[in-house]
Amino acid sequence: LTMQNGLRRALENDEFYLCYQPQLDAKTRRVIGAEALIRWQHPQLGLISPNDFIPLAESTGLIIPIGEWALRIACEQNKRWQNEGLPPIRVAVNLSVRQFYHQGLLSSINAALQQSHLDPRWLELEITETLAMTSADKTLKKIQALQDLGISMAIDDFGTGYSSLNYLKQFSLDILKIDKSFIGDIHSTSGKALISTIINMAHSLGMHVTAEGVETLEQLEELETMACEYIQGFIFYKPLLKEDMQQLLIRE
Ligand code: G
Ligand code: G
Ligand code: MN
Ligand code: NA
Repeated sequence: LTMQNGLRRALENDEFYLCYQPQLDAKTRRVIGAEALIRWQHPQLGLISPNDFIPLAESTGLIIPIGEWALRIACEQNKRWQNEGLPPIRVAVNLSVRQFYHQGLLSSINAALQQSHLDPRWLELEITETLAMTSADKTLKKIQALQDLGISMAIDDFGTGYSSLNYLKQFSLDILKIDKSFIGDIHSTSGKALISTIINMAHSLGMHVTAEGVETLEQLEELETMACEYIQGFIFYKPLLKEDMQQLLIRE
């Protein structure tokens, strides 16, 4: 109950902020994007992980205003970096299931884009596999509407839900994010085979691939050999404060 009341007031009290985890081109090792990850600095409880409050935000419906906030801040921040003359990157924002199906989603995305003046090609939205598998027709139309705006659509945590390859084909998403649990298994023969199969499948469906949770040089080199396009993981960077992300872009 404490956390629920706190969550309700957190937006007004400006207790949320976004971190940015860089995504690199596997070949050039340049920063080409970043995933925006929300953080809650609670006045008494300290820093709370999204794993601990996103489910509560989902069940209370507070995810709608919180998600709109994250979208707006990510678009504004990205545009600010571009205005400063930094190399343009694509910022990825996570959408929860409830947010995705909310009837106000398109108008809030349009509002975030218009208010920030961000070109939609620099915005990516991540949806989970679970989401992509439910009520296919409605989902399909919504994804298409978002892509029609010029936004890139990514499927997050791929491999952890019930994958239907048939759905994947229908959706024609732009990016497939391989879940970090697979990357951790890349040293084994079967793990390697699985990842390479996922990457090849994604490519044959016209998707690019982001590997998440890349921590070792061995994983990085294997993924490069498999022609995985983008790398996100502690081997390069953890989620960064916006100031540190900015410094990184300046160095780029
Ligand atoms: O950065 P971290 O590992 O703590 O993120 C944990 C989880 O929280 C991830 O699964 C991520 O998708 C989710 N998450 C982070 N930021 C957001 C957000 O802005 N909206 C939603 N819906 N989920 C988020
Ligand atoms: O949205 P998603 O569930 O994919 O959230 C990404 C999460 O993965 C973030 O919380 C981020 O901190 C975490 N993460 C990113 N890279 C690594 C990594 O290399 N190792 C581990 N253990 N976690 C990572
Ligand atoms: Mn994600
Ligand atoms: Na993920």
